[in-house]
Amino acid sequence: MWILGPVSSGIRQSTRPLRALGGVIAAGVTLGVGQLVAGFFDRSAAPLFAVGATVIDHTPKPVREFAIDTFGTGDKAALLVGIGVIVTVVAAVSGLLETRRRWWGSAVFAVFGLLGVAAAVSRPQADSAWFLPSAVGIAVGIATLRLMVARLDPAGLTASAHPTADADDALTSQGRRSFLIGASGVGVGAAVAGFAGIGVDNAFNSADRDREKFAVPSAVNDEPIAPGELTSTGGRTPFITPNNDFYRIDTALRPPQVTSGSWGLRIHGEVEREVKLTFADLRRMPAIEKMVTLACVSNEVGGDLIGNAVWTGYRLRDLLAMAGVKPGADMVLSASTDGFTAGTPLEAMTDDRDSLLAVAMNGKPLPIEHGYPARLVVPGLYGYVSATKWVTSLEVTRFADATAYWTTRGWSAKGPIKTSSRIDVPADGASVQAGSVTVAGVAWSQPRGINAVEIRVDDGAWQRATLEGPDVPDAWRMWTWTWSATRGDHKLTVRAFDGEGRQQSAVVSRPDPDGATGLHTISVTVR
Ligand SMILES: Nc1nc2c(c(=O)[nH]1)N[C@H]1C(S)=C(S)[C@@H](COP(=O)(O)O)O[C@H]1N2
Ligand SMILES: [Mo]
Repeated sequence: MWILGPVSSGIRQSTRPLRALGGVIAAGVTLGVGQLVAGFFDRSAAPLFAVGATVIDHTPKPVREFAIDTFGTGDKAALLVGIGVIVTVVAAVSGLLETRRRWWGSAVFAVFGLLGVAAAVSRPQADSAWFLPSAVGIAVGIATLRLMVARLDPAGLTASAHPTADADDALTSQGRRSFLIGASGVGVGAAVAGFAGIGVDNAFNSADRDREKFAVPSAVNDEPIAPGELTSTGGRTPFITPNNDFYRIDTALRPPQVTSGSWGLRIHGEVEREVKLTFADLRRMPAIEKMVTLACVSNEVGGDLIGNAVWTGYRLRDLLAMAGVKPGADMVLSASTDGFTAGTPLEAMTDDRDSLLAVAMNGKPLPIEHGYPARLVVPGLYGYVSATKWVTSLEVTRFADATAYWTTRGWSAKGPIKTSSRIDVPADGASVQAGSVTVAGVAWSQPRGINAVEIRVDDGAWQRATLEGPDVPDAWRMWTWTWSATRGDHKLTVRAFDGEGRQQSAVVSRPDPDGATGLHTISVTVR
C-alpha cells in the first residue's frame, strides 16, 4: 500500500505503459479531430469512415460471407471495432517508439495519416476537400504525441548524451499522476470532438428532415391486399415485413444522405437522348404500387436476408422509354451516389414485370438506409444485381462492356432468384407437445410465384402444405401444415415448386457465386 503514499514519490518506475497510453491518446485525438473536421462536410470523409469504406470495397469474398454470417447487419459495427483495435495497437507501439530525439512514432502516424488521406480522396463520392479530416487529424495527433513524450522525457534526462537509454525510468509517481490526469483530459477532449463531429454531421448533412417532409405519391395499385391478410400470429413471419424489421445489406458504412431536392437521375449510355430527371419531373408521372419480395444473394438456406414490402414508384420501362434505348444494349448499369453499381438485364427493366424506381416502402418514404429518396426494385433478381439504393444513374450498356460492383469481386454477372422455402414455426431446436403441431413458413420464386409446398418428417413421404395469404407471384407465399407429432427427436424438411411446377433444387451449394441452394431442415423435440 505504501507505494501509493508520499513515501513512494521518489521511486522511479517504467514509463513504458504511459508512453503506450500517450500513443493511444494521440491516435484518439487524430480520429476525434478528423471526425470533427469531417462533420462540416461529410462524415464519410473522416479517417475512420474513409478507411472502413475502403476496407469494405477490398474485402475478399470469403471474408465478406464470414462477416455477414457472423455479424449479420452488425457487420459494420464489427468492422469499426476491428479497425479501432488495430489503431490502438499501432498507436501504442508508436508511443513506445517516439522519443524527444527520435520521431519514429510520429513517422508511423504520418504513414497512417497518408493512408487515411488516400482512402478519403479515392472514395467515389469524394471532392477535393476530403483530404482535410485525415490531414488535420494527423497534424494535431502528432503534436499531441510530441507533447506527451515531452512530459515523459524530463529535460534532465534528454539533456544527457544518451536520452533514450534513461527514458524508461524517468518519472516519479507524482509525475505519473499528473501525466495520467493530463492524458485523461486530452482523451476526453478527443472523444468530445469525435461526437461533436458526428453531431454537426447529423445537424447539417442528414436527409432526415427532408425525408420527414417527403410526400408519398398516390398510386394505382394493381393487386390490392385486404388489410386482414397482413397480420401475423403465433410467431409466424408476417406477409409484409415492417420497414424496421427489413433486412439491410449494403456497402455503405454510413448511408448516403441524399435530399429529394438535390437528387437527380441521369439516364445515359446507349440511348437516343440523354435524360435527366428531378423529383419535380417524377411527380408529373403516374406512380404505381407493387408488392415485391427482395432477397439477398448471400442469404443462406433458412436465412433471413429476405423481406417483402409494398413499393410505390415509377415504371422503369417508362423512364427508359423517355431516353429511347438503342438496339444492341442488354444491360442497365445502375449506380448510387457512393459508387455502388449493379448490372441488370435490360429485359428485366422493360418487360411487363413492372420494375420500379421506388420512392416509398410500405406507404412511407424510403427509410434512409433503404435508399431514400429513390432506389430500384426489380422482381425476380437478387438485390446485388438490381436493387440499387440512392440511385442516381442508369447507364444503358452491354454485359460485354460493363462490370458491376459485385461482379468484379467474383460474383455472377446475372443473379436470378432461386426457388426457395423456409420453415419459421416451430423454430429450429424447439421443443413441442406431442399431438397436433402447426408448421408454417414462407416459400418464394419471384417472379413466377409458388405452385406448391411440401413437408417431410424425418425420411417419410412428402406431404402437401396449405398455401395461405395473398398469391402475388413477385412476393413470397405463406404456407402451413398440421403435423401429428409423435414423441422423440424429429427433423422437418420443406421444399417448394415454382409457378411453372419446377421443384426447388435439393443440391446443397453455398451463396457464392449466384445464390445458395438446398432444402431447409430443422430439428424438433416432441415431448
Ligand atoms: N447503393 C447500394 N445499393 C444496394 C447495395 C449496396 O451495397 N449499395 N446492396 C444491394 C444488395 S446486395 C441487396 S441484397 C439490397 C438490399 O436492400 P435492402 O438493404 O433495402 O434490404 O440492396 C442492394 N442495393
Ligand atoms: Mo445482397
